Amino acid sequence: MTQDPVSLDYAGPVALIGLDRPDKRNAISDTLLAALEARLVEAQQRARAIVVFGHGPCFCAGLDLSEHRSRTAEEVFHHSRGWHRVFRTLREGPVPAIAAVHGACVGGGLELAAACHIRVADTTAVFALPEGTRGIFVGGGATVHVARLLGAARMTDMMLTGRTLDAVAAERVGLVTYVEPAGEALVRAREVAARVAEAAPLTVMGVLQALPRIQDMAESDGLFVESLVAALAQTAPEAERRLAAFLEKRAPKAIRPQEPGE
Ligand code: 1HE
Repeated sequence: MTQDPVSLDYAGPVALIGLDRPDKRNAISDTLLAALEARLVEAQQRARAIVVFGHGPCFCAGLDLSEHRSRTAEEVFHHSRGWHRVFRTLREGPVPAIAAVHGACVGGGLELAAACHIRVADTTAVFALPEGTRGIFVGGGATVHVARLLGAARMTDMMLTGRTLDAVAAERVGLVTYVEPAGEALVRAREVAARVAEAAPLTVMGVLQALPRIQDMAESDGLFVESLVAALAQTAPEAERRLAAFLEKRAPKAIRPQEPGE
């Protein structure tokens, strides 16, 4: 029996989804993509936060180029649409996802990380878009979602020249929001996920569903939707419970003494 290319484990309310094809650097084959979709759907029914990570020496080497080589143009189109569907399941699903990136995070691997809601990198992480070098194009949502994170100018540079970003540069441009010592990305991502899992459900819904859409709206529409989501969040018993807990000094302050902002 061949090994499942995507592992799924749980740590309390946190699902741990691991790309598990280390001998091929977790390159995303059709089989791996299907397994990722299945594990995601399963995890989204049970978990309150998801961590996506890579087993072995890196996060993900992107599209499996050995499978891609013989695809026709029509097949590439439908293949790309399939990636969009799976990454939309992740991005627009109900459960926040945190990418834990170590080593290479390349092409489709970067698209996968970009489909997550928070990205944690360790100092071994290297981000690249080598499509120009390979003579192909991105197809997993990068032109929209990676460009939003990096800026189109930087993405153009990376795609046309093969320029890479290390973890510190990735944090500077806003691609990742945590940089950890080598070997610590998954540890930190699990801590972040445990915190995310405690967030109030309607706040999570607003952040995952409204915030990205508001980025596409005109200012007045965006502010209108923001007010509607604020009103909706107020209807949850959770809001009453959490506000009371703070006012009655039973909840932690927003800035805890042991935790500086950075
Ligand atoms: C692969 C792939 C792959 C590794 N498809 N087999 N992605 C790329 O252009 C990245 C291509 N990969 C690399 O540049 C390097 O492999 C890495 C920098 C990621 C890692 O290097 P290293 O030295 O740790 O590993 P390696 O020896 O290069 O690779 C180990 C094995 O994995 C080797 O196979 P083997 O049979 O010779 O052992 C590699 O051939 C295999 N391998 N990466 C297939 N990507 C929806 S559109 C998305 C578009 C893209 O993603 S384009 C970017 C594609």
